Amino acid sequence: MLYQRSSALFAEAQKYIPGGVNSPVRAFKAVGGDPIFVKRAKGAYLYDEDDNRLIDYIASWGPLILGHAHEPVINAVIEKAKQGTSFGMPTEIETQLAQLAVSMVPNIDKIRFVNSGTEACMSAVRLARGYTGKDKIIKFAGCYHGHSDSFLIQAGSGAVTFGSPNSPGVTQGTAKDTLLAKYNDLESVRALVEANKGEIATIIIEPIAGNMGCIVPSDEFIKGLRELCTQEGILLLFDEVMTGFRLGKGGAQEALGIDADIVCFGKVIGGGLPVGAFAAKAEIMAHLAPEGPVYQAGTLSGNPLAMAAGLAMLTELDGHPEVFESLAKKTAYLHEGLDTVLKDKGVPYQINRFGSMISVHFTEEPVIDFDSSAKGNNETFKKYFHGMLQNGVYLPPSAFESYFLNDALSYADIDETVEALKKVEL
Ligand code: HOZ
Repeated sequence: MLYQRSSALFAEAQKYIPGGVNSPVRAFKAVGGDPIFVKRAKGAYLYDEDDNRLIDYIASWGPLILGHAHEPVINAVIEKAKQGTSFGMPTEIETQLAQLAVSMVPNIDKIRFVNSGTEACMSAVRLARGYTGKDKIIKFAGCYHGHSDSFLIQAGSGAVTFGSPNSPGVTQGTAKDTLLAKYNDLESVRALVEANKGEIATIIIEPIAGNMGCIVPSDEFIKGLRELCTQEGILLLFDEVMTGFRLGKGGAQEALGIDADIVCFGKVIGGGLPVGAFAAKAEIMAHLAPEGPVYQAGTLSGNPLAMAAGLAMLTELDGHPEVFESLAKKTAYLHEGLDTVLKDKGVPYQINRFGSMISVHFTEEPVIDFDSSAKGNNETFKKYFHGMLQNGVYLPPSAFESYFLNDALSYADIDETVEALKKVEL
């Protein structure tokens, strides 16, 4: 496949946009080569500027769970746009989406809409601090909660892909309030809680991690975390930006059977438009302005186009919960196919999977946390990524990202993907 026009567009973009992209992982720095510029997409396929058709395994990093340009979502946005695009005043559709989201997710009474997952997590931590009156937070190495200052401490995703898990620009003052624990290691959390008794507002976690590849928490770890938080008066904050409305109507809370105290959303809840949200029981949400003193605001928060896309998307999922099962089955089928081919390639590998999230790691040992994920062989990953791309399959361009399957993918597409892998030399 040729990517000449993409390369020319990338050269032009670099003149005016830092690194030629508006979000670092897109630049292909971890895998080398020039990024693909997309012209359009439909269902499970991306069509790039060179008119190549690619089977898409990122679905805009998660939001497009039903595939690209899904008609009910697109039509809702078109109809809404005809009535005006932004008012900075309340609209009925905000309440409609809030009501639906609250009805689908366990353990939440109220929800506040923002514009991105970053904003959701940043605001949720402020709320946790305001509610508890405590300053410190615990996060896990390799978890990524967006790019606000408190979270760029041993962050995953693009931050680690580009070697700045602790970004310049984050002050010591901010960093000192973020304590770092090890994913799947309850003792590391207990030690921090013990050493900072009574000072921790919240423990924030990706309940299924997706920013150091896909990593599943052990039962003992996630249950232990819930118990510890309850015992110590710490709010358990689930960052469900990736998992919310993807692993089931109730996201990871439902899939794992664990209640969080605050939940953050992004991606699917916006149906492909910029929406983030955070939610909790009414008692906690009452601390948020204008009901309470914790300030949080935004001109485009609850934007009607974004709400229309989100409402159309959640209405589809609410009415067709079988989609989650279908996606999990397709992901298991992909797992089996990749496994069968990789066995014969003579390289060590691990495949992690939960629901419709999956990742391949080129390493001997099980990938259960950031350290084991970072041991993956990036040279092999590069060959894998580019080999698949040459054969018409678009995977995340970094070993630290999860794939997100969309339900427009057919079994034939997955078979084609597995056939593509057979042609790749690792
Ligand atoms: N933060 C996203 C991956 N976890 C990447 C977003 C993008 O580059 O579009």
